[in-house]
Amino acid sequence: MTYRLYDDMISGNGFKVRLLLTQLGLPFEYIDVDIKKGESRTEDFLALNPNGRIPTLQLPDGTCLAESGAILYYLAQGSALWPEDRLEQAQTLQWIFFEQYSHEPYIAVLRAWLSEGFGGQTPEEQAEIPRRRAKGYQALDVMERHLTGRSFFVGERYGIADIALYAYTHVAESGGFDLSGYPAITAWLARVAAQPHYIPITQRPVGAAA
Ligand SMILES: N[C@@H](CCC(=O)N[C@@H](CS)C(=O)NCC(=O)O)C(=O)O
Repeated sequence: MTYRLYDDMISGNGFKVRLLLTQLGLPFEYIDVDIKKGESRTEDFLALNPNGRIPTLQLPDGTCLAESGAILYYLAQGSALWPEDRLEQAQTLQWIFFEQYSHEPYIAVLRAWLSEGFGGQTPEEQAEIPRRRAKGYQALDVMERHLTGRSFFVGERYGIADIALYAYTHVAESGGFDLSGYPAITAWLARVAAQPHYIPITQRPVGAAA
């Protein structure tokens, strides 16, 4: 058995894993889980990930791993996309945790609500939009400040911190965010997209079985 990725093509969290598997040249089976139809909440899926979410990666020995940041960490070990230096390792985790707490809940969620037809319809969600918009811009401000004068997030080398933050930043405009005032982020997005074996978020990974 090879790696098996449970994912939905609309997911930026899934894109992080698709992109890394592809860039590392690791063969994997791609399993579509239609989250809009609730397929990540079935009893069969909950047996794989009790949290009922994609991406979920099944390892060759059958063990399942959830949470995009944890999956990136697991897969990148021993590759050029995971730093050897202890401080740079911690800095990589710092940015992965930042993405999950201060970025994804705002930028990814507004994209899902405004462009992907996934949530966002209830009065409570509608009332939440301005707050999430402000918090999303705060996250972009943090990134812009850090990237000014730097090429990548950690150690001046492309790594999994970049993948974690790229996934939803490069589609932030579909969540209603204007990136025109963020020149350092814009230049970094282009550097990430120019990395070897890059795939767009809309592209089914080549070599992954359907
Ligand atoms: N913190 C998780 C978030 C995973 C997540 O929210 N996945 C969404 C798609 S992006 C999902 O599976 N939603 C379906 C559901 O909640 O039923 C990660 O980084 O992997």
